[in-house]
Amino acid sequence: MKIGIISDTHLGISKEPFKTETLTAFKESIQLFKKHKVDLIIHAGDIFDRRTPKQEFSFFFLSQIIGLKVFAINGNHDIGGVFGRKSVLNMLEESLGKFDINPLIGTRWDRMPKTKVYSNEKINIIGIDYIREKDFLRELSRIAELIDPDKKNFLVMHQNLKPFYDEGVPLEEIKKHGFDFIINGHLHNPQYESKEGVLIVGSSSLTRFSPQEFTEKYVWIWDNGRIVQKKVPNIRTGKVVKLDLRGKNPKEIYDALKDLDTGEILYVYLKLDERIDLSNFIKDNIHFKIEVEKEKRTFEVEKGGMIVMDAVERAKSLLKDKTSIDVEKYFSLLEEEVPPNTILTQLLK
Ligand SMILES: [Mn+2]
Repeated sequence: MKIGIISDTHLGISKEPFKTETLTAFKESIQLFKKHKVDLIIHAGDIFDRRTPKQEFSFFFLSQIIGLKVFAINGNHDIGGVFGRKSVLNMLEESLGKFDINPLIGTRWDRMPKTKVYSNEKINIIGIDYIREKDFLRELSRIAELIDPDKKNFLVMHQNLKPFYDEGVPLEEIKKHGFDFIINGHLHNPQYESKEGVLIVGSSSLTRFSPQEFTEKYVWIWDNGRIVQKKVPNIRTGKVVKLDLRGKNPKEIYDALKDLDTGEILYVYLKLDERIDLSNFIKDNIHFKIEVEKEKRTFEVEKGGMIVMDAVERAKSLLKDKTSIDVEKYFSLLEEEVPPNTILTQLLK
């Protein structure tokens, strides 16, 4: 028996180059699973980038998996619950449940709606949608009766996990429940601990400009207990470039940046003496982090975006005279990484 494992596909992300990368990664990964004739696929959450993806992305998701068997859980990005709304995955499960062609497998467990189970003669998969880390162990202790001692028991989850992440659910505690294999999404950097029976699946492609995330992207195949790592084909990895251009005149700076764009996804650390117009060099696939010596400040610049520091300061000054604006909300949106200019147009309307 073979199981394809994938996670954090973030379909429907709006910003390029990640929009294209995520769609390509999903398509290629499913092709790869088909080529290896997997019996089923496990998706460990964050299928979609947001709770309400455009319809075209749920169609895209379905169009790829039709004819296959997919056991999927909700991640923190695509979980339901807001205003009582169901997640797109849960809506698809419900509506497709009436048809023979439903590719989504697993049954929701009444006693804990965030849990679903799928069993065949060999394996027993228990999936838990993303929940707050502090609630996880309590909920996990409630599912003991779902573990089947005669089968290989899989746990599929979407949490921050200690020791891979400081604030996470301690892996040691989870292991006490006796699962044969623990599959975790959420953390975008892949990692496999064969001794521990723990797989951090990782995202299937880059989803943001973050040097920490600029690793190779994998999907995995569980082949009767053996784990095989497969590079996601035809996607781009990120590259970090560091350039110290202090002491250079504008022409020299432009010359240094001229051949930078080779189509790769780049995170460029730039050191400059003072601000300079870089608009000609800003593209979808390039993110600049610029340290300006004279101002002792750092700017983040990307296409369609802004100089972050400036926007925040502008917002603060504008908000001072607008008592009707919910300042708390403004800063919580900032934390969700909504570009400050977008928030401002919304709030100041
Ligand atoms: Mn994710």
